[in-house]
Amino acid sequence: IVFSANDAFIPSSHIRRSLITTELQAETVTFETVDSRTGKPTGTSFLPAEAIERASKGNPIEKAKLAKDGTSAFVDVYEYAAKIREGKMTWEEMEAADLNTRLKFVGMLHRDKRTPGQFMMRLKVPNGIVNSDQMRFYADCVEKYGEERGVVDITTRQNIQLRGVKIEDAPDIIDGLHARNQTTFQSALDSVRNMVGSPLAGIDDKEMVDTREFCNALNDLVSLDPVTQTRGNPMWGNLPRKFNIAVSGSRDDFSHTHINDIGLQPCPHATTGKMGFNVVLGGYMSIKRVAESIPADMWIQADRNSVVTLSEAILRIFRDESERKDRQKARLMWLVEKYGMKEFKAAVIKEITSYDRGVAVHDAQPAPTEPFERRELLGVHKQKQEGKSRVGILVPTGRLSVKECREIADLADAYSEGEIRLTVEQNIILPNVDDDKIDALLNEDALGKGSRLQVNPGLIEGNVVSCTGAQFCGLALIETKANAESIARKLEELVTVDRPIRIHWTGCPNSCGQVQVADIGIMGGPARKFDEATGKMMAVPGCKIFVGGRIGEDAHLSLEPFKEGVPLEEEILIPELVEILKTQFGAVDKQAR
Ligand code: SRM
Ligand code: SF4
Repeated sequence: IVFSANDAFIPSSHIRRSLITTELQAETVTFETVDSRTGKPTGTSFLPAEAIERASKGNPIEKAKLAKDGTSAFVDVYEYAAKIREGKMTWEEMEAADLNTRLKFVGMLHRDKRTPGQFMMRLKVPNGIVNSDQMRFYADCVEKYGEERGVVDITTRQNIQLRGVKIEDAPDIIDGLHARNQTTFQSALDSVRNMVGSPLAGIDDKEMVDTREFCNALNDLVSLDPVTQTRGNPMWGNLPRKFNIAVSGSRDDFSHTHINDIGLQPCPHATTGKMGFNVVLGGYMSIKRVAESIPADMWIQADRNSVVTLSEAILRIFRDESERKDRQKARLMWLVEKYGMKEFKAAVIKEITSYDRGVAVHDAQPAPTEPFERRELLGVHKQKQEGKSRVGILVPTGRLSVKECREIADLADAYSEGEIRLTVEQNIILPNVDDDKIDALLNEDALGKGSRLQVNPGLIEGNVVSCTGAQFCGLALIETKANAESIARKLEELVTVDRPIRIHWTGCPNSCGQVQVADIGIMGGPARKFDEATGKMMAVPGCKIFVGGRIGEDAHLSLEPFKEGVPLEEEILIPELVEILKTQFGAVDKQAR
């Protein structure tokens, strides 16, 4: 669907405007069920009275959402930007709740602690597919903020974040993204997050389901107003918490279904042979709890109607019934546990039946058992299409400079018809490269010696993942990306391993860098060290180390730290990691070979 730049403003005339007042013990919250500036219903309009009542007594974010709905936050971006451009106000004079919280509904996250006055803008990139024009646009957007702050990140949800953005520039970026069929709307805070799919969709000989259609359909479900056909769907504009959906396309499970609220795992029906999905629910990571998804004993056919209807039913139940007081307990897993999986399944089927869309939910089907080895994404690999290959390129920690964005765009134009795939490992894949052009691609300067972008990196440095960390994230206990990249390079010089070793870094226990799925996970945490000068033990930046997480069909979360309180200093951390690599992963010293 192609949108015009300002389509989000189209009013819908047939929605009745009204005011609802909720009495609280000490205060009264009044909110509009139709936003007067957008003419669209608000997120709260869709909540049943009982959920509104609970929200009104809920946590501060719930109260803030009732008082000023997040679904119209983009209007404020335009208004603030206009005033700042006209010199009528400064960013410091923006309403604090808008600045630091509400604008997250349009994917604008003020980096108040690290770069005051500058925002990270998070996009929605369903199935992680972008093109060269979009990549160049990202570079153009952030270039003016300088080399350090004006960068582009590939995220652990196969997504893009632009950095350094100032509020006065945001409308042009939003308009430019909309003109390129992308958006930032509903990408953060209590929204359904980026739809993760297979980075090999449509080009893979072992593919069971092409995930692109499903990620796009689900993205439309959550991000497109069905009434006005404009961006942002207020139906899902007041969720109790974030919500993650992943659609896997093959037995590799490149999309990590086991750590998403809804995970769809491809599997044929045992009797009919029709392709479908087994459903797993409730996977998530947080400070309070890290949980692997649990099987829901449901199988649906792999068609658009079934996938959208199932997700909509689960989302509706989650929206209206999940916790609104304790944000730590507002993720889907807690609601599933409150019900019991059997009862939750019954509630989902009842909801689906009430929609009357002819969607059948079967019991879970037996997953394939023949031996299967998870494939590599980096490097050159044959596609199912004769004469074509996919080329996976390392982007260390997902961080891209303006120059690198443009280099990738040029490579994509020259070799992959402008298409670029993003992975949850924060790397890229150029699809559909002609086999006879592979040598030329590998000889490009952008991929040459000295470049960060590499097609055949070492088995350690090629498998590093890192969250944002202290450079931009106010919750971080440590710097991550720079450390991750430099330590991986040093480990590569010290030891040899015989298989890819996935080292994930995360700056705090929220685990955006998913340390629990890593071979070796490094999480920011407290540490102490003897200080010669004072003769005392002193608190220093440190980390917890996790070992043994697994991904793919045989997924396993490593929940307990292998080691804690390790100071984040190269001379201490590197020997620790070398030891773990040797004892747990069979690494040998480089000199020993
Ligand atoms: Fe995350 C909060 C970055 C993937 C769990 N995450 C944050 C914030 C928004 C905190 C903040 O306001 O500063 C971080 C923004 C930092 C910045 O400037 O970039 C942040 N999370 C990220 C990203 C960018 C990490 C990365 O470098 O790739 C990822 C963006 C994904 C996207 O494109 O949408 C990111 N975060 C994840 C994942 C991984 C995943 O989805 O597979 C998780 C664990 C899975 C999950 O959510 O269950 C994750 N982030 C969290 C949490 C803990 C959630 C909870 O239920 O408590 C928080 C804190 C929160 O939401 O209150 C958080
Ligand atoms: Fe920030 Fe913590 Fe997430 Fe890293 S894990 S991006 S430090 S919230």
